[in-house]
Amino acid sequence: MELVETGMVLGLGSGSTATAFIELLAERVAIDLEVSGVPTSKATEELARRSAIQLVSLEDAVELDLVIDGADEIDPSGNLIKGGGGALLREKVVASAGRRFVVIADAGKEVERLGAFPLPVDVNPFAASTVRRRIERMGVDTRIRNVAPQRPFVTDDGNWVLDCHFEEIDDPPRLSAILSSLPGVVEHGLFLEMADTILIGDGSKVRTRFSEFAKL
Ligand code: A5P
Repeated sequence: MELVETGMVLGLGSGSTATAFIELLAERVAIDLEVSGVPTSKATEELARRSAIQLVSLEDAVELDLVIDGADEIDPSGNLIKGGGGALLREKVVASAGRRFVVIADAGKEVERLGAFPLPVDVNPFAASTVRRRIERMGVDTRIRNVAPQRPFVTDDGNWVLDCHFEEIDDPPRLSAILSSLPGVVEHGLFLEMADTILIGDGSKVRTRFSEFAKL
């Protein structure tokens, strides 16, 4: 919250940590803070509406002052896996539109190497089986994320999510390039060289990490 100033246009993340932030933001907005935000999911949009936080679209807000979002894994250089909640497409677009991308997470998200958390891949449903076979050919177990047996989880944009169990990702930039090149892959959850600042909640303390890729 200390990074937020009146007049800012924010990117509002998704997930439980981002929700905690948005709830704090709402408390300040109810007093005197004037900000607007671009939500990264329908759930966050709902929450912001209920909290009387003014919403803007990406069309209206070309550049965002500050994007705040959670993460599923954070490596020592500040690369991330995101998308555990399935909102990775909008999260990546919003993060890329931010002048500053701040990640908020608890210490359990810090890892030496990305990949133990299954990497979410957002796929067009028509292409899901083909993409799945292509990724499995790399020797990786994949699952279509379901809400019930045989009922795929559908993203806010009508896509499906493949959870890919890489276990250890040796070369994240290479994997990112391969996944992005597969026809039918809309986006994947590797957020490389995107985070500027990472705030780690460690017990009752907050630790600030500056990523190797900080733009500021
Ligand atoms: C949503 O799609 C995700 O990218 C979340 O930002 C991420 O999963 C972190 O969520 P939690 O804060 O709930 O752990």
